[in-house]
Amino acid sequence: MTDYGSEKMAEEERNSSAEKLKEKANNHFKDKDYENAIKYYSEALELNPSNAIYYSNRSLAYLRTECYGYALADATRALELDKNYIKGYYRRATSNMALGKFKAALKDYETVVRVRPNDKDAKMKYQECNKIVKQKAFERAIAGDELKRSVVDSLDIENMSSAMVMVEILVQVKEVLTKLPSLVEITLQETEKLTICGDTHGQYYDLLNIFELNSLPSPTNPYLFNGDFVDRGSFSVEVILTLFGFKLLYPEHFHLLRGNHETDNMNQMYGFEGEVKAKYSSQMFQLFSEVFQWLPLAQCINNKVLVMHGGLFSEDGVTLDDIRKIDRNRQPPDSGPMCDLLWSDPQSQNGRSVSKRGVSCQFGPDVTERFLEQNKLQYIVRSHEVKAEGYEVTHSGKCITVFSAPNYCDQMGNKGAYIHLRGSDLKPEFHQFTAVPHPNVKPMAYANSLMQLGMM
Ligand SMILES: [Mn+2]
Repeated sequence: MTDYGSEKMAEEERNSSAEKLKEKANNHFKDKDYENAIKYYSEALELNPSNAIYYSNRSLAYLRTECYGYALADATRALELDKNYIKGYYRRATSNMALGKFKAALKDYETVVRVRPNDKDAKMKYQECNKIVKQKAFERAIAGDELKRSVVDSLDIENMSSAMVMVEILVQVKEVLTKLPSLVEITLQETEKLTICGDTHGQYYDLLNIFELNSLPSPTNPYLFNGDFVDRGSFSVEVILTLFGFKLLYPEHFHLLRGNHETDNMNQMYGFEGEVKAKYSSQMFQLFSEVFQWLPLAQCINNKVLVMHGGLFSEDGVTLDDIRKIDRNRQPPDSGPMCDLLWSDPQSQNGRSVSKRGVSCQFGPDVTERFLEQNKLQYIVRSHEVKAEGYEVTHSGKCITVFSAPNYCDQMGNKGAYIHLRGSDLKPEFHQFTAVPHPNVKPMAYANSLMQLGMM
């Protein structure tokens, strides 16, 4: 046999092995086991790196695991390999939508509509995306005229007949939050115990279950909820009202930190804006948005444990004082310490990498070590990532993740967890729990229709 012939056979063999791996990955995907799906698509791509479908399928798996940066890169690669691959345009558009890059998404929907002028679904997505782009442009135009107009200041409270309690709570919570620094510092006495919870994401019945298992908040049973209270779960209004109610009851013993989902871009895509509009009004959503901007960004316990939603920074040298000085009353910027606190994730290898999410960065154990040393801290607690056991201890015990939305989005099968911290030793003690049933309103029911389709 000629060299050419045997090379060709080897290639055919590789391609057929790759196809088998793809089938395996597809089956994991169907079972919602996205991690293994990604693993086998990646192996398939190692054998056959010129297959647009593999990239496109892996892109969808990344979308499901909220790795929008990777999803975008894979969709882009699929299109480089085959610019007529329609699914690739959809995937890239969805990734861009998730990242709040609506104009880029619109371009891809435009392409699909041009190639398939009779495709009704494509047309609908194009129109929906176009609507958002126009709405954003309109909002920017208004913002130019009336810089940071306060909804609280412009409410005609006496003439509002419904939703008064909600408004009252929000106005009062804003007052409480504005008095807090961007870095809240508390002291736990020897005998005191604090409960730290991670993401709750609109899973109201699971939140009630936490209070059932761990008792209601009180001055002797303090809590810290570490952001991402809203979006995805369809009971976000109930979650945030409950948390804000406790904040008013026990302002010194019930703590709330901002997550990347307490922001306008996320709320528009992932359901909270839609839910508030459906249950109240668009003005009520603006009021929420105004209050969210005052949520503190980090909390330090006994000068030893630092808690934030996302994680550490894109650059070394950030001090607690730098966090104190952050002017947080805004939508988070695309980079810098405020963005990092809300968005970054830890990684197992040293150094920093590009974020799988497409925002902020990933930081390694050496980064954590240096930060803790410089700021004389013992460890950090963060949330932001779903974990099978509800929590994860990494970076030699110096970076702890806690996530409190069990069976996230009704489909991840994960446990939830919360942490007990005692003033006496500050050792984290983990408690796990499983999901409880909820009324039949599915997660993402109020989300932007393009995201619902993106979730599929
Ligand atoms: Mn988050």
